[in-house]
Amino acid sequence: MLNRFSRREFAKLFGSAALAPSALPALAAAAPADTPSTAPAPHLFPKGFLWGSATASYQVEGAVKEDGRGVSIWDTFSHTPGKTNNGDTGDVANDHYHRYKEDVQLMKALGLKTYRFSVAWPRIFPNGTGAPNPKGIDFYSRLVDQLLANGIQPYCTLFHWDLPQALEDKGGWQSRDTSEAFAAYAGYVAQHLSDRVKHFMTLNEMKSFVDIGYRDGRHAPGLKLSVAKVNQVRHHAVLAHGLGVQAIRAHAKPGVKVGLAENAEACAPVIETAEHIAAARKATREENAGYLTAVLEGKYTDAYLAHHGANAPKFTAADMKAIGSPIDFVGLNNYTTTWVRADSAPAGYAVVPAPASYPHMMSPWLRVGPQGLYWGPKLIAEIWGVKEIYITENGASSTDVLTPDGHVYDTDRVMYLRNYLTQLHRGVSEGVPVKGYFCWSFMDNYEWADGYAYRFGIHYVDFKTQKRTPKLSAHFYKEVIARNGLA
Ligand code: GBH
Repeated sequence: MLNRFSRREFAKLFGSAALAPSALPALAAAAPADTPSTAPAPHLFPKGFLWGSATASYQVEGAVKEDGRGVSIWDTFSHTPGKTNNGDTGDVANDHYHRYKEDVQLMKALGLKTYRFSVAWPRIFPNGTGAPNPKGIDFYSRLVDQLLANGIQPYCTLFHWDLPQALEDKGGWQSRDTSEAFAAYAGYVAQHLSDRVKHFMTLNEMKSFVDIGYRDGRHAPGLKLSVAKVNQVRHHAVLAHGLGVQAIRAHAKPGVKVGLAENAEACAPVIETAEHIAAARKATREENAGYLTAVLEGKYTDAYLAHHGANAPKFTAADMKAIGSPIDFVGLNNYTTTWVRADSAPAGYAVVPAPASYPHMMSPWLRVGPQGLYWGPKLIAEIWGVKEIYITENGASSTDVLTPDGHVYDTDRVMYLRNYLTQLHRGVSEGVPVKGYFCWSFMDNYEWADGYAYRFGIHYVDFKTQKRTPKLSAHFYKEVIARNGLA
């Protein structure tokens, strides 16, 4: 208006009160789009938001017999006939162990601010415990130097499922000795890397490796244990996390932050009404009772213990104290949403199963639910007062075809990422304390029992030549990083 009328004309039409200072902001806001504005664009993330990408040791490194690395349960499992799609193993994977310098250059080209990698325990302690292998830590030390020299902050996960086989032979996660061995290993890595690595995550997705590895038998070590035994394995996993936190604090340089990366159920209300939102809040606590809730409260919920009855885990008060050791941040791996509705059952909520027609990406489990990136971190921050959250994984599998002229037009993955980031932005702009986001994955890699056919990367990998090609999603993500938001 003020652009088209003189002040006098304007005052004549609308009265001089319309020109009072208090009326000006609203008028100014109505200025045409080409008028320069100092207000931040609505789609931007806070300054300093940490844009990252993630991988994991066994999925990308290869070099399984090099420099003194011991055998992991994934070597054993993937070499057991019939266990993985096409018999695929991580023997070579992305050959990242030899190509990490080139990979870091690709990260730099993308504009990554941070990179999340995991350390292979059997490189550091080939037998799980005992004498460390200096060549093991040396690889990660060189990787960290390379990242820092290129302006990329290292975020280090200590356990992303490649347990030393020697420990599995002694009971693996069924034995509490493994929790103690993990703490010793975590402390050692922290001691050697914390002069340069400022963020450590203890375990990646306890829920996945416990349930799929020890209950369903579809991941290493391929066991199908009884409910009581699985619950004990779960307890040893959260105990390892807690003891690991203490060991890292004891051995790391001051100022180092410790957390975990858990695929907590991101419970979202089926409709955003007060009753369904209240149900989603209850579900967040109970659906995560064996993992995140135990870690953040230092106890198992009454409903969890009652539900398992005689099968409940055996634990001591000291265990629970360790499990509840204060952490500095929570990492959330998020791919799907758990839809929750209010219910008259004592729990006060019900999880709504996915209809048969529910959209998913290439992986049947990957049901698309962008709202999880809003409600997940929001409810977790509200319930437990968490002040620092990272989305430590988010991404999708796609059928990914490389065109003869060298492009991968993964428009479905771009759509997926855009929708999830829109929901993340919604939360962050309301003050949900998410400080960074790691896209899974930086490049196609060994997708566990699904082998190499299931591609999650934003870089395409030709596993015969090891050539990496940025997909359309990498170009999209590069724009997001450069703008610090969605355009
Ligand atoms: C993450 O898990 C992992 O941290 C990462 O290593 C992995 O590459 C990535 O996601 C993509 O899968 O075979 O039907 O039992 C995400 C949670 C848990 C999803 C295990 C797949 C197996 C489904 N995952 N789940 S099934």
